[in-house]
Amino acid sequence: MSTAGKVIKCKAAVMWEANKPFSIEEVEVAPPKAHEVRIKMVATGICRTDDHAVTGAMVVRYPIILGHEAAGIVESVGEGVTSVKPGDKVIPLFIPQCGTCPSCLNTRGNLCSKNDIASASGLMADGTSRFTCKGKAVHNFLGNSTFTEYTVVHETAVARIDPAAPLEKVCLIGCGFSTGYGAAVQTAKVEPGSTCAVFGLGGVGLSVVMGCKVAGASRIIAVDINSDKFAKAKELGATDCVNPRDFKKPIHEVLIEMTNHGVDYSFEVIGRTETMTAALASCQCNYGVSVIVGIPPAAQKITFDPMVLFTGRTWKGSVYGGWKSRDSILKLVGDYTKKRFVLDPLRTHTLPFTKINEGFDLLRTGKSIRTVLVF
Ligand code: COD
Ligand code: ZN
Repeated sequence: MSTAGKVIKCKAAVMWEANKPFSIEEVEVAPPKAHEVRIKMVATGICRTDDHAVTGAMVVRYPIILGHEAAGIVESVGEGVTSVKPGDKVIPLFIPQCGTCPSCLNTRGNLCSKNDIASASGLMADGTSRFTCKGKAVHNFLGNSTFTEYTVVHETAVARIDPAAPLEKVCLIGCGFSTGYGAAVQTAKVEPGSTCAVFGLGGVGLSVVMGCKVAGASRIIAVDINSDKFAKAKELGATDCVNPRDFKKPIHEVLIEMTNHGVDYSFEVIGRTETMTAALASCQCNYGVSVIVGIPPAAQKITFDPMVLFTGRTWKGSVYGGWKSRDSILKLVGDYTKKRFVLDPLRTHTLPFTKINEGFDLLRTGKSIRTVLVF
């Protein structure tokens, strides 16, 4: 029996307030309105950004259904939707691509102005939510919400993918992998033979390492305070691994000594102001490029000596790896099926969706790179 046009009752992990465990609830998911798409979720990764929304480090409105790194199958579409149809395999996009805003129209831009990262409204474009639970409206997360059996997203925030793609693997292209890999190949445009340093070896940092390797970097220095992360970093292409806690001097001095003059490209993939300035200071003083990938902690500021930039360094940010979301997903999934990169080493754990709290414990204790929840 078709569910199109009807409210669907299903299970979702609701976060009623900050710093509480997820609560598996029965929710009602309204049918998609015009230009919206309802998706049956198949797999979703757990990203550190979801945890930032749990702890309040990232401001969101509760109650909320988190999750933004997923893959699923279109269940039904609202009026006027032409780019996807029921049955299509898709990846929801936490940065939409409206095609008409300044960032979408500029070849160098990718942060579509319809994104809900800073505004954090938690609502669809018409100012309402498609989720209710126990009579209350529940907010969405970054226009996505994937910790639920069904979700509704705007048509500009969904990309159709190759029907042969394994959803429990390519869901990582929805955030972690693309964010890191793109920071290297798309934002920094790492050149063959160059020297790179990657600060932070979570799922995103390891994807930066993969990007540096694919771009032909000859030296990739992986930096983390947890030495347990080094084996995997080496497996994916790191040539050197450095734990700042093994040294008395600041890490940027260590890296400058190791490379004689500083690295060509450095990447901050942790989200801390101290490591952002350390990564900047680690790159070559005249032509070095430093990319901030980690989300800056809310309300914190950086003070630094402007001489660091005056000499010629470039300091950049990268959101979703600089990829224009809808245009790039198809290509990235295609590159994965052509074996241009791997995703398996990032997925350390797979759990049924209802064990979501266990998945977050694995992230918080540093035991997982990526846990994928399957429905
Ligand atoms: N020095 C070196 N390494 C450190 C330090 C430090 N002072 N502190 C922590 N680390 C290491 C940790 O040991 C860990 O290995 C790593 O840094 C961080 O990894 P994870 O697993 O916590 O995080 P990831 O890789 O899943 O994601 C981290 C980001 C900061 C990139 C992520 O949270 C983020 O901000 N993403 C980008 C922003 C964005 O686009 N957000 C929207 C959707 S993600
Ligand atoms: Zn993410």
